[in-house]
Amino acid sequence: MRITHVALRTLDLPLVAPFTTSFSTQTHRRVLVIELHADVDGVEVVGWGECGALSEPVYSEEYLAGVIDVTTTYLLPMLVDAQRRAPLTAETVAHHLGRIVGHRMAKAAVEMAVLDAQLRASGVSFASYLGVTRDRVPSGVSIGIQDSIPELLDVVQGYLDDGYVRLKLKIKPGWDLEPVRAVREAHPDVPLQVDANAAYTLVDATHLAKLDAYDLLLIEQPLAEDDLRQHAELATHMRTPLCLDESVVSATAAADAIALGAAQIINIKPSRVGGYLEARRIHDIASAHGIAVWCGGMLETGIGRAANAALAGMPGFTLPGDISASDRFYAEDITEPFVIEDGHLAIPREPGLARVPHAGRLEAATVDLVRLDA
Ligand code: OSB
Ligand code: MG
Repeated sequence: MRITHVALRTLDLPLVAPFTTSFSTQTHRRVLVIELHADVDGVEVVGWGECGALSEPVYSEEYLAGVIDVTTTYLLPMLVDAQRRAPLTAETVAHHLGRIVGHRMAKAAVEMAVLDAQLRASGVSFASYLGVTRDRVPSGVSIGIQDSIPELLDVVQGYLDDGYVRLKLKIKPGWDLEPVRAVREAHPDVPLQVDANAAYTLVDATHLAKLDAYDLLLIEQPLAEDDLRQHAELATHMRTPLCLDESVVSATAAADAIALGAAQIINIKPSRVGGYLEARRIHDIASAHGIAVWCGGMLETGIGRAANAALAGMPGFTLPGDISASDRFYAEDITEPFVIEDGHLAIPREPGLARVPHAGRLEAATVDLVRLDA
């Protein structure tokens, strides 16, 4: 394919309720959506990409304005240059962008748009491209830090009523043992896990080990992103399986974490690791080591949610992901919404990454627009 022009849209989407983690409270999702127009054998195709970066560099070092800058200044011009020598494919995007250090979420969004265009042009769904044979994935929900335990129990009951098959509670120092105990006492059998978003240090090992009493599926990223060795040490102090999110930025990082004993489970977020193709490699490495994986989320619109649902259909995804229905975050998604049915989301089978934004809703949500011609 040959890229002809690209629109980078910043959307502002109100959340149905504030989402609080150890690093921020969000009431709106500001998200970058890439609309990439390409020529494939004389036919114009459009590919859609969504960037996982938040508006501030608080989950990872990337942030929305930085993503737009690196994408317009470096990533897209590099692909335009590369396509002068040979037709562009999704599988070569990472190679062409390899000279740029880091900026994985930006690279992931660009690769995603190219992949979507490529699959659409050939009429292939992302699920078939990945060899996925399942037709649905179990749906888990990530529950933000609440103001009180009674409010938390109300929120939990609401999600259980919706049918979610697994709960993930965000924790931080001062909001950990009490909320976990309350939810476990109210729901003795519910599959339950926690996510600390790097809010602890190894000094907290004895405290964190008290979570072992609550029969958790896992504890996600208790320590800092670059504390692989300390995660391995913490794993020897707790029975609850250790899962990494922030630390696993690539297949190499996944291999290191597994070899060090720093991860018994891996949360795969395609945006964090530089794209769906690297995400698949991490799935493959983890499966070869007997390490379970599950698909994480970044409050995706229907564009990213569709792709995540397909990825999570791969056989190594043996734990429910943070792949909730669209209405868990958005009263109105920019695409046809994903709905939860019997605790599951259907894996889409339309060509490409499957969901395209509704033009009117996209326009209404756009707060910034940058156009680039190849
Ligand atoms: O750590 O998994 C995380 C959202 C933003 C940043 C980090 C995380 C999250 C979530 C949301 O937990 C999960 C979802 O999109 O459903
Ligand atoms: Mg996490």
